[in-house]
Amino acid sequence: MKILITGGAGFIGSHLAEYFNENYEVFILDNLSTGHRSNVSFIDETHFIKNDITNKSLIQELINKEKFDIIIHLAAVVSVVETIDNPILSQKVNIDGTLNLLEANKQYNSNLKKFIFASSAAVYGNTELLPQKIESFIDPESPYAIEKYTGEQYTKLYNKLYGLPTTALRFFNIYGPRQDPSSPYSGVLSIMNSKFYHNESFTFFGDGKQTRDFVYIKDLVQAVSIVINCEESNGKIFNLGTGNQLSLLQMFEEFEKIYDKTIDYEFTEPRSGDIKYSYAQIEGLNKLGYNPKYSAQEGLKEYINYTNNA
Ligand code: NAD
Ligand code: UD2
Repeated sequence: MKILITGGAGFIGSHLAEYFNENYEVFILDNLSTGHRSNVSFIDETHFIKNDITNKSLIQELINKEKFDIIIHLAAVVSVVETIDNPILSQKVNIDGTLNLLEANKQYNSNLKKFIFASSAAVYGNTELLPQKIESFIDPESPYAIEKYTGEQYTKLYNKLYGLPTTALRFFNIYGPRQDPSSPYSGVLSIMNSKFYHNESFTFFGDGKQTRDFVYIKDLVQAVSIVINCEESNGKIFNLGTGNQLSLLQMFEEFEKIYDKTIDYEFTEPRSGDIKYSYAQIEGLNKLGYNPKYSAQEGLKEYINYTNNA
């Protein structure tokens, strides 16, 4: 069975590649704009295509040649700030790139058994209705959120119009090894971890009481592996969270316990447009057999252990 992971050299993609490499022939398509070849050194050169999802003819040729059984589409402009600064470029990647893949599969790949699209909790915007449900009001607050919403809707539509076996997953706040902490807009737990590791000061934007549904990467891998084998999920959209919310202050305390030390911290103004509370209703994936296994303590322990031994 052949599986293509677009964006496979990034944080999430590299974990999926590692997992599926056991039983599948894994191919990665990645332009290495934010990902790293070293994240997937176990993939040989014949299975690593350094290219761009906006390259329509390359995508057509690749899909026509390999006729993948499974496609996990993660490649995207992932930085919200970058999409605000350059919506024309990000739309080209996040919407046109997604359409390139869907169209090529429609035309050349009757062998396709599953196409997964990585959407985001960002589509909900700053809702006060919690937990966020699939049928909740959609209120995108950035080009990124609009592009993710468009991508998932196209993914769904290609099932309805052409019978493509597609599923979109709205990822909540994913964390784990290989998440890059280098930008101020990187995932907050990767930043916190880096600050603890280097004994530097952490800045809470706001009072630290904001909550998120933090998902350990291995629970995401579990969810994807269930969806891949589930025809019932075709044409549907699911939240991928844990169903629980934890505040930044609570997470900071967990870091203190695991590192057995503390670091300096300060509070500054909340980020403009920041979401206060967020957590997912995960009934949909639960019904398919998904059951998140990692509590914050367990996930952080494994993550920190990895960082300290890397
Ligand atoms: P990442 O930056 O580590 O991975 C993205 C990968 O896509 C990188 O390897 C990058 O080089 C590649 N890429 C970017 N543009 C490309 C292009 N035009 N052509 C080919 N490759 C390209 O980010 P991640 O956190 O692993 O995110 C993976 C996916 O999950 C993204 O679609 C992101 O929007 C989505 N997502 C992530 C989170 C999270 O918490 N990390 C939350 C919601 C959604
Ligand atoms: C997530 C996504 C973003 C977009 C958004 C939509 C990540 C990394 N970001 O943003 O792409 O989908 O959801 O809702 O997945 N914070 C601090 N100190 C820091 C860094 C962050 O206090 O040094 C706060 C930040 O202000 C926010 C919280 O931590 O309140 C989480 O920040 P984040 O950037 O990890 O994730 P989020 O949910 O804002």
